[in-house]
Amino acid sequence: MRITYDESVAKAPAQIERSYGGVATLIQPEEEEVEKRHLLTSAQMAHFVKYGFVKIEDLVPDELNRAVLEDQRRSIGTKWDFWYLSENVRKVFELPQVKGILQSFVGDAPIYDHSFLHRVRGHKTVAQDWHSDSMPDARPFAFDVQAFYWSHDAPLEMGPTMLLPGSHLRKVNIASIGRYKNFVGQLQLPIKAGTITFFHHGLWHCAQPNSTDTDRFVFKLRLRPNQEQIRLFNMDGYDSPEVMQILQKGIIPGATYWQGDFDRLDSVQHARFWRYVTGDNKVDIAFETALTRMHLQ
Ligand SMILES: O=C(O)CCC(=O)C(=O)O
Ligand SMILES: [Fe+2]
Repeated sequence: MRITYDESVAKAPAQIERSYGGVATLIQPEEEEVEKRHLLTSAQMAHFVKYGFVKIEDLVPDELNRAVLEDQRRSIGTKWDFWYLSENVRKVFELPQVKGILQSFVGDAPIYDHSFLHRVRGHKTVAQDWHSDSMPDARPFAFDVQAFYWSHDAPLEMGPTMLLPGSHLRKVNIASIGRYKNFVGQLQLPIKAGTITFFHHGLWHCAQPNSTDTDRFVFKLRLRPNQEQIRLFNMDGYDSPEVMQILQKGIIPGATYWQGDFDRLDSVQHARFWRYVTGDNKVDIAFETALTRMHLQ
């Protein structure tokens, strides 16, 4: 898996590095085949399809977390440039276990879309407005992935990202939902250093206030696919009862059923999305197997 750069969207690190006079040393990574054990499992992909995110802990070793945090505290470059100027943050996305997951979403030649270093200062009492990061998106089921990497622990009082599980296929435009303060079913998960939470680009979310003395950072990398996103993950057991249970009944303990009766319509969307990522046009996880009843392929 190697990230590629579309010159009309964003320059590659090597070019940026030249224009900055060689601030960071660019490692030209070897392209290695991702091992199957590093791919996302069917259960993890099912979680992503149902909820629009999957949180994976212990991906990044402590030493690298500390090195990135040091770069973040020194705030090298601007927030848009952090990717280019922190060799350490690029190393995170070169780890085989991270590349395997990214490849499971967007294939082995994803295109860099943008990245951003978010900082919520200690004692900041204001939350970010609810929003989705999508651009005008004409694709029915193809998706970009947004990797939110945490270099330090972020307990709830430090304001880790709030999200609305299952909102990802309800396309809204940027901050058009910003007038709302709280949603039934919203979820804020405490974070351990070394975690990456992978978001579907349509997921509704917002940063939260930080009541501690310490600044809180999260680094976001957005990649778009360069191919159809079919059968890219470890498909073992994708039609097993355990995976069907995640897709149809859910897995987040105590999750609120915020969709009400619209849940049935969402189940149809999830069913189509599951067909897209599995490439199986017969599998039907919709409420009362709606796709099959409608003879939809
Ligand atoms: O800082 C956060 O928790 C969220 C940042 C955010 O909205 C984004 O990177 O898209
Ligand atoms: Fe965002």
